[in-house]
Amino acid sequence: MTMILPRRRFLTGLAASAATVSLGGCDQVVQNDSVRRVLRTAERLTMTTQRALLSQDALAREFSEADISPVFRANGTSMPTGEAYAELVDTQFRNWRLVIDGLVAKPLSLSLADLKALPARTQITRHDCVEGWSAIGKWAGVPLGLLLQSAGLAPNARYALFHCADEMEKTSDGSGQYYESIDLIDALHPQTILAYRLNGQDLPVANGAPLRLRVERQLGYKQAKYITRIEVIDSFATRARGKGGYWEDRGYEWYAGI
Ligand SMILES: Nc1nc2c(c(=O)[nH]1)N[C@H]1C(S)=C(S)[C@@H](COP(=O)(O)O)O[C@H]1N2
Ligand SMILES: [Mo]
Repeated sequence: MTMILPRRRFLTGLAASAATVSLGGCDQVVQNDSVRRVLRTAERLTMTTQRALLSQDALAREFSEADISPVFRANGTSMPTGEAYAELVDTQFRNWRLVIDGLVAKPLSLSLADLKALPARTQITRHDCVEGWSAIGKWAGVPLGLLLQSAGLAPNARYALFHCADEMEKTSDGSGQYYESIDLIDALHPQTILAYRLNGQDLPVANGAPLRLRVERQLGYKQAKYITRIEVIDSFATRARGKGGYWEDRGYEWYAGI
C-alpha cells in the first residue's frame, strides 16, 4: 500500500494535465442532455428555494472564513478499498459518473465536469459527529434540489437514497456497504448540496472524493461520502437492514437532527 502511493500521486499529476488539455470548454458540457436539463431547471429552483425559506425550512447556522477549522479531520472510511476506486483516483475521477435514478421521469448521468459547470452554492458550516468532535468547513457544490427537480420527481417519490463506494464490513446480504437516506424536505432544502470542494480545494479522498452530501441540519453520519448513485425511492424498508442507513441499521436514529 505504502509503496504504490508515490506512483498514484505521479499518475494523478499526469491525469491533471491531460484533463486540462482535453476539456473542451463549456460547449462540450452543455451538449450533454442531462446537463441541459439541469440548467433549464435552475431558474425554477430559485422559486422553490424562496418558498422553502419562508416555510419550515430554517437554515443551519453559517460561519465566516475566520471560523474555518485549521484541519477538517476525516472519520469512518478515509480511502475506499478496491481497484475500481483506486482507478478513479488514478484518473482524477474523469470516468466517474453520478447516476440519479429510481422514481424520476428522466434519469441523469453526470460527470464531475458536468456537476462543476452547474450553479454552485458555497457554505461554511459546522459538522458534528456523534463521536464527540466538530469541525467547521467551507463546502461548495450543486444543490441536490436542482438535480432532483431536473430529473423530475415521480408523485410517489419520498426519499433520496445515497449509494456509496465504500464497504464498511463484509456481510452476506450486502448490508455492509455504506448508504444513507434523507426525505424530500431535506433533499430540497437550500443548504443540501452535493459537495465537490472543501475549503477551496477539490474534495480530498479522505473526506469523500469526488462527491459527498452536506445536509446541514443533521449529524455527521448522514453526510454520505463517496456517492456513486442517488436513487429516488418511496420506502427504505426493503433496503439493507431496513433502517435507512448504514449506522441506522446499527442503532442510530434515522432523523439525526442537531
Ligand atoms: N461513505 C461514507 N460516508 C460517511 C462515513 C463513512 O465511513 N463512509 N462516515 C460518516 C461519519 S460517522 C462522519 S462523522 C462523516 C465524516 O466526514 P469527514 O470524513 O469528512 O470528516 O462522514 C459520514 N459519511
Ligand atoms: Mo460521525
